[in-house]
Amino acid sequence: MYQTKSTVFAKACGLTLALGVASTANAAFVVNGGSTQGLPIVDNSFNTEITGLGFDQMVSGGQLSVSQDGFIDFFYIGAESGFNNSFNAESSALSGNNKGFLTEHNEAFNFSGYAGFTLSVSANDIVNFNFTSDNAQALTPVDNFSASNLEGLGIYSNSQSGSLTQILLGYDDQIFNDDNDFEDMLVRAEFRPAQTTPVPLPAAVWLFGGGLTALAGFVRRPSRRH
Ligand SMILES: [Ca+2]
Ligand SMILES: [Ca+2]
Repeated sequence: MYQTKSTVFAKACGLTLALGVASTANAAFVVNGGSTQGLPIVDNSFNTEITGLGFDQMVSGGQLSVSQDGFIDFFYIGAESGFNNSFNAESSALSGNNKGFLTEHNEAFNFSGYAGFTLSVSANDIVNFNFTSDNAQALTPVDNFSASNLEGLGIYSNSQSGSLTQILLGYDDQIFNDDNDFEDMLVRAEFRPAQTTPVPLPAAVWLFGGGLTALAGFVRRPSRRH
């Protein structure tokens, strides 16, 4: 894993930063602006795989940010493109890994990911990533941080999930040809709140909370039955 001297130094400060994180429920990725369309998308080669995983909408032209301190795991999961595309991301956070680079190297879809890396991010950060292509006709770079060429970026999500902790970033490298398939390079992004990583909650706490929810549902349901 690539590391700079500043990364190593920042890791030494990580504990102090993690302890300062406030707990915020249901906060993660935030998509600002853009236009939303339902899935499947015409001519998207991975419609079956994407909708089968519960993703039901995509925002094109939007900008991605995060609402709290945490970590983003990025995974290259596939591509359908005649061009060579790549993905760069960089963190402004003072702790953890601060850079990553992915290239498309398998023209297929694998949700587990062919390659990945993790970045630290801070609350209210605009996520600093871009897609580039060797297609001279592409809008390149599609840069989320500077909001350049965002019409080439598609952000897939599950509208029913409540909090946006898992999304797909889809690159459209033929935007001038009105291709609009947004799978010329696909990257899965998962957000993990900072407080869950240094000090995970004991399993018993989750079981207790889930038990209460299940009990409440059990009590309410009979009155709704026909
Ligand atoms: Ca495309
Ligand atoms: Ca394509």
